[in-house]
Parts: sequence; C-alpha cells; structure tokens
Amino acid sequence: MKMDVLLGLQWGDEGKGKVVDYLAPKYNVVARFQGGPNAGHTLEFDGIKHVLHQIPSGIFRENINNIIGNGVVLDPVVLRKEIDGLKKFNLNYQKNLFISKKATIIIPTHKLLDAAYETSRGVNKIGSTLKGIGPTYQDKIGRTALRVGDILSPDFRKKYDSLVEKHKSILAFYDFEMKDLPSLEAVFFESIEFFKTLNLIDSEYEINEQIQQGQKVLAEGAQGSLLDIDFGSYPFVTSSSTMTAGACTGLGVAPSVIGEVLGIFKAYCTRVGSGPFPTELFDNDGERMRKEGNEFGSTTGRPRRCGWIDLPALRYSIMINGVTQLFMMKGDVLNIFDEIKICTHYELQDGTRVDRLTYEFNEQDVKPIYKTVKGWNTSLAHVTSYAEFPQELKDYVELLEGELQVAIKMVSIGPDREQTIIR
Ligand code: 2SA
Ligand code: MG
Repeated sequence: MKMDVLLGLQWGDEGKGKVVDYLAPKYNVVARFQGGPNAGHTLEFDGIKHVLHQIPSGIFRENINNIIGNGVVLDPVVLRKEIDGLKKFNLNYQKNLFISKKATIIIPTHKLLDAAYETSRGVNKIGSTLKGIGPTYQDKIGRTALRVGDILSPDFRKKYDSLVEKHKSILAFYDFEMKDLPSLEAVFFESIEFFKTLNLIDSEYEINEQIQQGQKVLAEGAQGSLLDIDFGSYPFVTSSSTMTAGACTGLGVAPSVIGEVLGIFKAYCTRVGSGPFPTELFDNDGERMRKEGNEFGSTTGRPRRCGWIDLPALRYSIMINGVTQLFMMKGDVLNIFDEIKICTHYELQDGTRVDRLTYEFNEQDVKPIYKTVKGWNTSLAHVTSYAEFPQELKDYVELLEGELQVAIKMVSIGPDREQTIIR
C-alpha cells in the first residue's frame, strides 16, 4: 500500500493537471500537499478547458476523493470562486472534497504584504503571483498563522484581528496603501461562512486510513522542483517544499509509504517570474515557442519565458525527488522547429564546464552547451500510437531517456485526454 507522488521537474506548468486527470481513474484519492492559489492546473476534455488553482485535479471524477492537505496555503475567497466555477459540471463536492483543518489560511493582508514586499525589492523582484503565498508561509513558520480549523472557533475574529494588526504595522513600514482592505475583508468573511459548510477534517488520518485500506492515493504537486524553497534558485522560488519530501510533510504520510514518483517535464522549458534560466531564448525561436505552446500564466496571464530543454536541471530534479517514471509533455510544440537543441552542460564564467546545479551556479550567468538534433517538423495531429511517431521524435525521446536514465512512460502530443501516448 503506497502513495504515488506526481511532480513538476522544471519551473512549473509542465502539464501536471493533464497527467493527473489522465491517471485519475487509477486512483481513489488525489491530494494536494503544498502551494495554493498560485498554482494553475489546466485540464481539457470533451472540448472544455478548465483551470484549477487549489482544488485537486481529481475533482471531475465523482468516485475520487480529493484532499487539500495541511501543507497547502488556502485562500477562502479563491476557493469559493473555484467551487462556483465547478457548479456547471454538476459535481457533488460535498461528497468528494475534503480540506485539512491544519492547512493555513491566506488572509487579505497577506496579499497586500506580498505586493509590498515585491515593490520593495525593486529590480530584484521575485515575480510572485501576488496571491499572498510567501507572507502566509512566513506566518506559518513564524507560528502566527491562522489555520482552517480556527474558523470554527469563537475566537476566530480575535485571532484574525490580532494578526491583521501585526500586518498593518509592516504595511505602514512599507508605506503601503491599505484603502482596499475593508472591501477585501467583507468578501473574505463572506467566504469564511461558506468555507464552514465544507468538509473540514484531520486529513492525515483520512489519507493514512485510505492507504491502509488499500486505496490508491496520488499526491499532486504544484509549481516545480526548480521553484522549491530549498533546492530552487533561491530567492527566486516559491515558499513551499515542491518535492517528494514535501508530500510527506504536506499530507502527514511516512516516507516509507511513497511508491512511484512520477516526474512531469515539458519537451522544452518555461519559467514565469524572475530568476536564472540558462537555456532561455530571447530570439524569434523563443517567441515561436511561446506562441505555439500558448505559454501564458494560467493564473496571472503573464507571458512565460521559453527555452530549450535543460538536462542538468532535469537530472537534478530526478535526483532530489527519486523519480521512478518520466512523462514528457507538449511534444507537439516542437513540431515547428527544423532543429532542436538539448542543453547537456553549462559553461561557467571562468570557462569550466559543469553539469551540476551548485550554489555557485545560481550566483552567476552560465552559458548552456548544446547538442543539436534534427526536428521532425511535421504535425502530430493524427498520431495515435508511439509506433506512428516520426523517427526524429522517437530519437528525441530515446536520447532524453538515455541521458536521464529513467523510463519515459508517456508522451503528450496535444492538450486533449486523447492525445496522450503511452510507451
Ligand atoms: P509565489 O506567488 O510566491 O509562489 O511566486 C514565487 C515564484 O514561483 C513562481 N510560481 C509559478 N511558476 C509557474 N507557474 C505557477 N502557476 C501559475 C501558472 C503562474 C501564473 O500555472 O501559470 O499564472 O503566472 C507558479 N506559481 C508560482 C512565480 O512565478 C515566482 O517566480
Ligand atoms: Mg500552471
């Protein structure tokens, strides 16, 4: 009895939502363990496109229990909107959505603080989604946060007011405008009333009991390994543990219970927000990639930075997560290129070649060293099996697999559930 973990191996937006949706029938439980409304997991089926932020991607299957774990930072206002957005699908979320009482709550001033901190960083801004993620995790670690269970306490308003007082003094220090606060608070407290009607549970018991009963659990990661608070390009990271270990602490599941670790990566790279990105393309190829891949933030709409695949970065993510299976997404986006580049090493400023993401690596601009391969340069619209792949695409997949030393079990060649090719 194991819990599988599904993670993004790059900077997020690898296509995790699509894979969870595809794999969901194999699982009884899908659980989110970190992040919050900064995430945007896009699902497409039956001609419908839907973006989830905080709700696990198993929500569209009625026999799957969806758990929002203790490691998540949850915005009640966003949650209410998300649930409203699901109404048209006739889902019975009262039956299959459960929220940990130990998850942390994002309050309106967390969002204001996020903006105040970003403004104060000037040119060194993180590129935060401004959803309040960093300040909320700060309060969690600082032991001052509000948790979901607190909303049921008669003291909730008191606890809230005391936290807001602290936030206001910080906002005043940054000279940050607070005039929107009363209207934000009105919506927040309305959403809290709605929140009380949801299934609030001690999800660590639920999840461990499900595992013991032989139910199959999938932990759904958000963002990506290269945005991890410890191993990402600090400080240009998100504030949570986005790796396999984070699934243990974010759900209350022992490391010995981890089964397969499914690593999701794009056939190229994207990054939204600031920070190092060695293979980033600033030329027309980058622009074409963005257009072809529709690379715009699904939460903020920001254009994503685009570049070629980065093997040292992928190897690093595979190592820190113990990845056992790889899933390559958006292979079809590379259809437009005559030649495709694969970064195999980096060259440091002193001319040495490395293939590791060391501390020093993050501190300087490094030059990517590429191997160039021939592209397939043809549409994959009618491809339904691996055997039908153009030879160059097969070569690309097999080359990556050889370099990464982990099997690529699935290649996605389009957004629809049907365009998912199993090897
Ligand atoms: P934050 O808001 O504090 O977590 O931002 C810190 C950094 O983490 C990045 N980040 C993300 N990167 C990719 N995708 C994310 N989700 C959305 C999406 C993002 C969007 O699916 O497209 O819509 O812009 C995500 N969330 C956080 C962020 O860019 C910062 O670099
Ligand atoms: Mg996303």
